[in-house]
Order: sequence, then C-alpha cells, then structure tokens
Amino acid sequence: MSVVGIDVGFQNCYIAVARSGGIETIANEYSDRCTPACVSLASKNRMIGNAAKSQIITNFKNTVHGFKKFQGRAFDDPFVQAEKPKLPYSLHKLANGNTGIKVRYLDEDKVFTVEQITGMLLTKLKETSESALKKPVVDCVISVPSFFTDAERRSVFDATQIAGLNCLRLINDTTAVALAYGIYKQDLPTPEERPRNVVFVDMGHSSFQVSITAFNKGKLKVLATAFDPYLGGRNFDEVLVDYFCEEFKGKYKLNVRDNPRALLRLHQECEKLKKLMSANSSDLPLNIECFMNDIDVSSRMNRMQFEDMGAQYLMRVEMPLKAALEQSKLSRDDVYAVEIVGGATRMPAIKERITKFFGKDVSTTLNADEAVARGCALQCAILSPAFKVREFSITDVVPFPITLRWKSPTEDGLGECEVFSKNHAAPFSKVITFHKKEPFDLEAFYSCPQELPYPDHRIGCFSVQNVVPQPDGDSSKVKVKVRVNVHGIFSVSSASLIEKQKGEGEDMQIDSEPMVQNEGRAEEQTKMQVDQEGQSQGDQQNEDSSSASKEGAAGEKQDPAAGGSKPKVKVKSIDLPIAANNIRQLDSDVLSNFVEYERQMIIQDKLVKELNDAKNAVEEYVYDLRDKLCGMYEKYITEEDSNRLTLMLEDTENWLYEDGEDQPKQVYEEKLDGLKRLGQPIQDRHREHEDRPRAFEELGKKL
Ligand code: ATP
Ligand code: K
Ligand code: MG
Repeated sequence: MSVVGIDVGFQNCYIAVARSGGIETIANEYSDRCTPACVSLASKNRMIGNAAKSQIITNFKNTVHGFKKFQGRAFDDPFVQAEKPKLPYSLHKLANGNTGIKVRYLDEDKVFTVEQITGMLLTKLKETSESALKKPVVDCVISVPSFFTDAERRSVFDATQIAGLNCLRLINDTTAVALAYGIYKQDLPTPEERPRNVVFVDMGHSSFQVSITAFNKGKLKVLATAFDPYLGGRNFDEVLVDYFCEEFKGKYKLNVRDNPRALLRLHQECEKLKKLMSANSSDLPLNIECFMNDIDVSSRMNRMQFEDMGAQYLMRVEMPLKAALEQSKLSRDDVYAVEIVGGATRMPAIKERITKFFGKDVSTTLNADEAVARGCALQCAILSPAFKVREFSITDVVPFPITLRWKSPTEDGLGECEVFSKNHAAPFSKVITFHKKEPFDLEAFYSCPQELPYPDHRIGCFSVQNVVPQPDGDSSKVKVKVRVNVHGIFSVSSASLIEKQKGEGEDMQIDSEPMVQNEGRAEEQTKMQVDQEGQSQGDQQNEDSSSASKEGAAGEKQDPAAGGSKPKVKVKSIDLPIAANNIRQLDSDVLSNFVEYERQMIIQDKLVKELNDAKNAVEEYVYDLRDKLCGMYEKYITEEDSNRLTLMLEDTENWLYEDGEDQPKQVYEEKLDGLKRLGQPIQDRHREHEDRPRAFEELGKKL
C-alpha cells in the first residue's frame, strides 16, 4: 500500500511519500521536486509537467496551464468568462454546461473536461511517485484550497478517479500545513492545558489562504479559515506585464497583447523579475531578445516601484488575516506563531503586511514549497493501516454554512434549517428526524451566497424515496443522516424509516441517539462522527484506519434496534434509497468513459515513448561509434573497414532525418541490430586488449 501526498497547485505540484526513514518529497525525471501544473497535447502524444512547460510558448494553443480554478465551474461562470480572454488556449462550453478545454490532439480537434486535464496531471504525478517508490501507487491524499465548494471538490475527486488513484482524503491546503507543523512537535500542551494557537498563511500563485489552528498533544483543531481566493503571485506578475505592455507600446510601438507568444514570454520574464525583486531592492534589468518583430526590448524596475504598482493587491492581504482572527475569537496575544508557506509569501511586502497585522515576526520553519505535500503524505500515512504513525487527530471546519430545505408535493411541510454553521467541525454527521407520509426532497445549499467564492449557492437535491405512511395512516418517522465527509463534501448519506410496532406508544425511546423529535430540527450527535458507513460517491471506506476515525466511531456503530443494556424495544428500521443530484456532477457512465480514455492515452504515450527511445538508441549508437572509430577503436579496425563503417553511419544518420524519421519501432530496432553486428566485433577486440594487461595485473597480485 502506497503512502503518497500530492499538492496540486495552480502552478506547482509537489509529491511527498512515506518511506522507512519518514516523509520525504520526491523528484521527477528532471530531478525537479516541483512538477508544473501543465499539460501539452500533441499529434502523437501528451506531455505533462516539465516537458509540457517547455511547450508553453512553442505550442501555446495546445498547452494547458492555469486550469485549477476551472475545476467544477460552468463555462458561463463569471470567473471562467473573465479568465477566458487571457488564456492562450481555447475554452469550450460542454453539453452539460461545464467548462471544456479545446485542443488539437492526435491530429484531431478534441475537447477535454477540466477533470480530464487534471486527471492527466495526476497520471503524471502518479507515475513520478511510482518510479520513486518502485511500486504501483493507488492510495493518496490530495490537497485542495480550503475555500473549494462541493462542486469544485467533487470535480477534483473525479479527476483522481480518472487517473486511477484512490484518494483517501481531499485535505485543505492549510490543514495539511498544520499537520506537517504539529505532528513532530514534542512540546505541545496536554489536552487539559490551553492549546497552542498557530496561524498558517499560504499564498500561492492563484490564492491566499489563512487558517488558525489550535494544537494539543496528539491533535489539531482548525478554529477558523479565511481566504482571498483570487489573490496570489499571478496578480503581481500581471501588474508587471501590464506595465511593460504599456511601456513597449510607447517605446517600441509594439502591441504585445496581440501576440500570444510574446505575451507568454513577457509573463515568464516578469515572473523571474518579480522573484529577483524579492531578494534585491536595487534597480533590476528586464531584457528580452528578439521579443517581437525581431526587436530586442529592455527596461528596468525596482522593488519600490513594483510595490507601488501592486498596492491594490497588497492592500488585500489584511482582510483574510483579520477575518480569521475574528472568527477564531482569539486576540493577537493568543497567537503563538504565524507560519507562512507558499511561493508568494517570499515577497517582502507580503511578509511585512502579515508581520504588521499580527505584531510579531512571521516564522518560516516549514518548507514554503513542500509543506502542503508533506502534510498530505502524513495524512495518508495516518489513514494507511500499513503505516505506523503517531496518533494525531485532525478536526477541520466547514468553510461555508450549509442549509437544508425540504418540501413534499402534497404536504405543506415546507421548511428549512441550517445544518452546518460556519466553522462547524468537520468531518461531521447529524441526524434529522422527519415525519412524512410520502417521498420528499431535501435541497442543500450554501446559506450565504454573498460570501461564497462561487456563483451557484446550490449544493444538490437529495430525494428520499420509498417513504410510506404507517399502517394506521399516521406519518412515518424518517431519520435522515446528513454529513460533511473527510473530503469536505456534503451529502445526505442515509435515510431510514422507523416502523412503529403494534401497541407501542408515540414517544417510545427508539435508540440511544439523542435527538429532538420536532420535524426537521437538526440535532447534533454528542460525538464527532467520522465517515464510516453509507458510502456515497466520493467516499472512502477507511474503517478504523485513522486515529481520527477511532475517536468518532463509538456512537455511530450501534444498531438503533439493538438497545444494548437498555430495555429492548421492538422497532423496525428500513433503509430508504436516496437519489442525489448534485450540481455540476459528472454522470457515472461519463466518468467511466473518461477513466477508460485516460487508460488509452497512457498506453498511447507509452508506445510513443518506446518508439522515441528506439529511435534515439539508433542515433546515439551512430554518434558513439563514430566517435570511437576515430578514437579508442582506431587500432582495432583496418582503415578500409573504418571508412566503410563511417560512411554507413553517415547514411544512417541521414536516414534518421529523412525516410527514417517516422518508422515503426521494429524498424529502428532492426537498424540498431544491424549496426551492432558491425560494431560489436571491434568493441570485443578492444575490450579483449584492454582486459589483457588487467588480467596480468590481477595475476601479478595473486602471485
Ligand atoms: P496555489 O496555491 O494558488 O494553487 P501554487 O501552490 O502553485 O498555487 P506556489 O508554488 O505556492 O503556488 O507559489 C507560486 C507563486 O509564488 C508564483 O506566483 C511564484 O512566482 C511565486 N514565487 C515563488 N518564489 C518567489 C519569490 N522568491 N518571490 C516572489 N514570488 C515568488
Ligand atoms: K504548490
Ligand atoms: Mg498552493
């Protein structure tokens, strides 16, 4: 069983794995621990990660990046529409209204869903972890922004399935960071003592997240989260891009915005310049050769100027800090430390604002780039029965309050109730009791549309089916369980009809769960529930696999009818089917098609790779043998033979660029074999000669 944590960033992805020595981040085939969130489609295959990034400019129409925020969003979503004109690739409205990405792939026009593109990225990350761990990787934990709504989370979850991953948990970025911070701390207060409160701040390329977390020995509890979902490093890149576009318009009469390639190059250069300005406050140059119309451009910028230009964004840093602190009901003095992560927190101006707000120096004890991935891997290790980790319980929060509204076709029992308040503990289950004579619908939605960073406040509609009246015509008691699961996804997870037995009174005690009988009134169960049963889509069965679930298991496992030591009451409970209809949800058959299609694309990529490897092997052999013929092999071949062979090598090289450009793998393999038949005898003579003195030496030693 694999223990893998993946930070899927807007720009950068990191993988951490558990090995016997502990948690470590791993490098990809480019020896890079960062894999760019980038997918490039081509006429024969796909390139993903670093290879795709190198295509951003050359193959801009088919190289997809910056797609994380399209996850679970409609094409008509205002955010998607605002991004659209800035993208070098095209978006496309899918039949179900979701956002599709239009590219050329295998010489055809193709539209991929965001889930498929993310699935491709995850395939790459899966393969990278597999080659590091040298075994198949299936189980993993993946990070999402804490402000992701249900539709966005379900979309990421679908992407994990497309990639063939078994996502044990979608964990919030800042919660993963908190886990990476807390699990190794030996000096946390005991559970009876006042907790240690730590603020975690993560500013990445696209977003800004803050959480305040209370630590005690063996546990963390998120007290509050706050965010600016649209504030990140990329805003500052854009500030620079805007500035230089203007400047070059006047100075060089260049319309950069009309030239996607030039614009992409300017973006890359501006990001580099931005990073340089973090380390250097003096005047810095920006030079781009052959930028547009064969013109070289150059300019200068310094940090002070830059901070002035970015003031509108710097101003926005304080709000989420303030919101988080207010919600946590802590004062600044209660804050033990402010830990910052994420690439954009390296900007001095960002650090200053955070420092100023909390009135204390920020700490950078965590690795700014890798902390999220490490936290994910730690969570995966906790959830994995195969891995021993310190017991550590994690209580997260519900970021946006959730309301349930119910109606039935004939009864006038229309009502609603907020089932999860803001910052309610999560994961969590609640049982609500209804009195109904017929099937009914429960509509779930986010209570405060105005504070939601998503344009649709609906979550989904859940139809509780097969509800019938009691034999005496009375309403039946229907118990409905609602929950926010480990992934932070809401569902009506189960429903049951409690059948009255003959002669039983109305107010009999039916089970051990404390609950109010009022129709529709939600009643919290006394213990925190961790998702254990009643699998709905997006769930994992992790029976007792985490310390967190052990804590929650007790109340949940009792059979309501069993009674235990209580007087036995005869109650029959019938499970009711629930039909869920979530917004922007992919149909399950569509999802299975995507899973299958991803498998085919993986095979295709593999074939192309093998073919390229076979071709490259011929080329390499040609170069290698040619070098050696005029070097170390010179003495072992006649001049005549050498000349003939050299000519042959030259022919082969030419062939590779002409007729041999595009041949089946077998042709290259045969070509290589043919060359080796000629080269091998020379190599053998050389080796034999080399080995002889060595053999004498060995012999000499023995004597
Ligand atoms: P998100 O968290 O929004 O999904 P991400 O996780 O991909 O995005 P990070 O890798 O945390 O983002 O950070 C990338 C951002 O940090 C980029 O905007 C990058 O330019 C910026 N960045 C990295 N190093 C520096 C630096 N030294 N100075 C300024 N900005 C930097
Ligand atoms: K990242
Ligand atoms: Mg990030």
